[in-house]
Amino acid sequence: MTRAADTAPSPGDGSRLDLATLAALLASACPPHHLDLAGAVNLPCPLPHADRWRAFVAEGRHGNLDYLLRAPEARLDPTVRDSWARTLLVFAQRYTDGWPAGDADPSAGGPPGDVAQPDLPPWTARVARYARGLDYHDLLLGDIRGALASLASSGLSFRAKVAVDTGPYLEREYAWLAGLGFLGRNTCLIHEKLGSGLLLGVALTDLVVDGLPPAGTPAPEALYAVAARRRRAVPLAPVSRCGTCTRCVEVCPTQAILPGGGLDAGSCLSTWTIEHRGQAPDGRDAEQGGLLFGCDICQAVCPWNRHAAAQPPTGLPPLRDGYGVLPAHAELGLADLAVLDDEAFRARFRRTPLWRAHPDGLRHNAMRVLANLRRGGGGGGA
Ligand code: B12
Ligand code: SF4
Ligand code: SF4
Repeated sequence: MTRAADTAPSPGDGSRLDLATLAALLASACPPHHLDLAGAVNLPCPLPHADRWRAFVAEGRHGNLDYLLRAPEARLDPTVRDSWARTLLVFAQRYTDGWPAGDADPSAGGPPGDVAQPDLPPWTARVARYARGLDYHDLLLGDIRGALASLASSGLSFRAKVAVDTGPYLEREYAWLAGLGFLGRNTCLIHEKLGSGLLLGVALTDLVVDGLPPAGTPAPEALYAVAARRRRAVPLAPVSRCGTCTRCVEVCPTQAILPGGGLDAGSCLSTWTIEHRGQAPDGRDAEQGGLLFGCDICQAVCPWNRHAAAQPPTGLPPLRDGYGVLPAHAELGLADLAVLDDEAFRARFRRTPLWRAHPDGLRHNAMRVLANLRRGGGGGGA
């Protein structure tokens, strides 16, 4: 059984098990809870790309995302804060099966979806794919907790602390270490067959797992995967499989991606439209193009995502309920969003990712998109 998170066991109090047993347990716990990939990382674990994190902060590339500066030591080593932790379980859930070829119009800075999905309410096509339905934090946290309960009911005893964005964990780095995929130049975690339309979550546990790769060495495959990364097993997992491709760097409308991989978050449209509540830096309004909330351009152009959409692995289960477009979104047009009052915003968007923009943020974004459309940037179809 899982024990309450506020008990204070000594390190390594959780069950001890080998890799094959954990893989078998995850294989029965994940599918009922819509988890597509799962792996594990031994703690403490030196992070091979810790210097990228340090440079990100030192160069001010976190922009105004000050929450990223909290708990710096714990971010690089979770056992600083939670000395009982021995294994980090890492999970991924699909929210889209790749991006179809017509899904981005990078020359106009958006909008994703207008061409490929004429059936969507037009403003929804201007919303990043992860954000068109219900809030993924609620969905994925609930699913991870469900899977942990299932591990516990199989006889494992362990303490667990679960996070989806909400803790100081470099989730993509751990996902790579756990064998879930590689790190693209656009900084996304990419699975060779599923693409990067994956949301990540972690569970800090005191399980002791024998047979994991040495700390800091990436596993070549996940312990559970709805689809294998490649046809033949490889002994060592590559950190990146971008090769000579630089498409994401070239099409990013705000030049936010560094050529060697890495992001200037302060220049990313995702930051402006979500985190900054619709405030583009001075004089850069037009760069938002037709994007209303979030940005998928550096994923929509990625060959791994094109391939995932064109040739999904056979036998893939359907996407989890909740990631499709919310039917109620069709009741509004872009112009309605520009004047939506706070109460209506709260009633409509409370359990959705759009909540994070706040009412004024969504109104600003809608007004800017309308202005950009009038100026002729941002694609058609308001
Ligand atoms: C802050 C944040 C943002 C910021 C900054 C993003 C960034 N790239 O740093 C903003 C608001 C811009 C953002 C945007 C988006 N985000 Co965000 N975000 C986060 C958050 C909360 C923290 C990320 C962080 O710590 N960044 C700091 C940098 C230094 O860390 P990092 O990017 O993880 O990179 C580390 C390693 O992966 C490695 N590395 C990274 N890239 C590369 C490349 C190479 C070649 C190599 C060798 C190594 C390497 O070095 C770093 C140090 O360890 C995470 C959740 C979490 N706790 O991790 C979600 C998260 C990264 N976001 C996510 C998503 C879905 C998005 C968007 C797609 C949303 C959208 N459509 O608008 C965009 C994608 C933009 C992009 N290209 O990254 C997902 C990514 C899933 C995935 N498959 O990768 C996460 C994991 C949330 C989740 N729980 O699922 N996000
Ligand atoms: S999400 Fe958009 S703005 Fe941000 S790096 Fe990717 S393409 Fe650039
Ligand atoms: S678009 Fe190309 S460079 Fe960018 S992440 Fe995908 S494969 Fe890598």
